[in-house]
Amino acid sequence: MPASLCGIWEIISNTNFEGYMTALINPYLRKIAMNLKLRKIIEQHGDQFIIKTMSTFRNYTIAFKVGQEFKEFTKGLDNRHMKSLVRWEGNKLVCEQIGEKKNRRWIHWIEDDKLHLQELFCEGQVCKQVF
Ligand code: 1AG
Repeated sequence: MPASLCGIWEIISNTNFEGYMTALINPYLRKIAMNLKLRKIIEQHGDQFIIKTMSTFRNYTIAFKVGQEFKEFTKGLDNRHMKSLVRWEGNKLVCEQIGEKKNRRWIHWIEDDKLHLQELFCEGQVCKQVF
């Protein structure tokens, strides 16, 4: 277990969230999502993770084991199905999301006591969130 990401994290910056969402959802939902203050709640027991993304509008939870592929359905977000696999790359937790959208992934890591989340997207869109 290279790093502990456990905790309750409040968002402090959100760069190009709009661009990332443009690749995924319609303008109406984007407008709502843009105004949300996101909170991450991360529980980690060995390689077993539960990551909750919380807001006043919707919540989204994933549970997975590092190194073990799982079926992900982004219910209430863009409602797509994918096969996801999370691995450690050094101290970074990297998730590849194989599905309809090419090169979809996210990366979590801790830096200066902050939780970083970089969500990458093929259509040149990179969203960076810090909690
Ligand atoms: C996330 O995954 C996904 C959560 O962090 C980011 C939030 C939305 C961006 C994705 C698509 C936008 C779709 C719909 C907008 C509607 C509601 C927004 C509600 C946001 C709160 C859940 C990485 C994560 C690991 O699984 O940290």
